[in-house]
Amino acid sequence: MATNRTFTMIKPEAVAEGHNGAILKMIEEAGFRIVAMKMVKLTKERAGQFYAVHSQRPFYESLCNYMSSGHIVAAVLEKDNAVADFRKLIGATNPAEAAEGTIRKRYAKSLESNAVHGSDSDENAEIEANFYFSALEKF
Ligand code: 3AN
Repeated sequence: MATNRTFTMIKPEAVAEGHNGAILKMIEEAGFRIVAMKMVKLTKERAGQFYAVHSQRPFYESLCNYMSSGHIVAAVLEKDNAVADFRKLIGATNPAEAAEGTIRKRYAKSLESNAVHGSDSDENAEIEANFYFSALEKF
């Protein structure tokens, strides 16, 4: 069953380049409501925990360095069919393959520095939101 929540991060290069406002505007104009939001800087260890599922991939070390290189904005978003609709809004993981009008097409630099994260399932959306926010912060 489709959930009504997903989780996102605006990644370090997009934050550093001052795209928070533009990206959040695209998110809100696409019909998502921001339920919780915070700006934080991850340690490398904490980034590693978030991306533990990728720990055996060749890009893991680089991804952890990148994700701890600057501030990120973490947010919980609400909308009908949130996970699938948000994946559509952000576009393909590789910005070279991202469709026109998507966040990654507009703001991603590369496969690794791809501007935003979006949960890939209802289950992961819940796990990822809980990584950053307590139950009280999400309501
Ligand atoms: P998505 O973020 O689209 O769900 P995942 O979960 O496959 O993509 O990958 C998580 C993150 O790891 C990506 N957002 C990207 O920053 C990085 N990444 C994925 N694949 C590669 C790759 N082949 N080379 C470098 N970085 C990658």
